[in-house]
Amino acid sequence: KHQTPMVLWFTGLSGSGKSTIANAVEHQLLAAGAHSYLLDGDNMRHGLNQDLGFSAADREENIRRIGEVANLFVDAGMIVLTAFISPFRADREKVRARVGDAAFIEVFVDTPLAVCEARDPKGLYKKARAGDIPDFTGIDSAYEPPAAPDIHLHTNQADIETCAQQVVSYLDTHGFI
Ligand code: GGZ
Repeated sequence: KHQTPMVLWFTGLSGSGKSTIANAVEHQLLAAGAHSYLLDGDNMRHGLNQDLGFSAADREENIRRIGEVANLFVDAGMIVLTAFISPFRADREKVRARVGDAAFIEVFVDTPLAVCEARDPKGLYKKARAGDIPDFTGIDSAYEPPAAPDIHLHTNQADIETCAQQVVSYLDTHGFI
């Protein structure tokens, strides 16, 4: 089955559902005969980027390296999914310029801070509110939402499979798969 190499760049707050939705997209793509690879904190922050923390400078470098790796995968013909907060608009736009506009699809996982904080699956918001995690996104570090995302997922109004379906439909409609 034909597939056009590109990057599906998920962005959103901690606990917004980026990784969960990206995983569901991977499964739906596989079922449709398209192969993809997911870059996330597990394979990037624990490996190539293990020297980086969460200062603004380190986040910028984190996203730059992830962009370079994503670009290599695109060169190799892959559909790449990335699931990082990637809070700064300028850093995301640099990746878009690096990969090429036509191959960079920005997916905004739009979950309000209050919802992410209520979920708090790892207890990180609670710790951040208590002052135990400095520079936590949404608390004392900025999140700059995409001004014009290619795909806008309203996770409050749709479940995970429906959000994943919205992404796969976009790829189908635009001829990527
Ligand atoms: C935000 C943090 C922080 C701080 C640790 N701020 O819910 P999680 O745990 O699994 O996802 C968060 C993850 C964010 O890493 P990213 O590489 O996606 O961030 S960025 O794109 O901004 O570079 C959270 C955990 O790491 N975490 N400290 N201070 N999230």
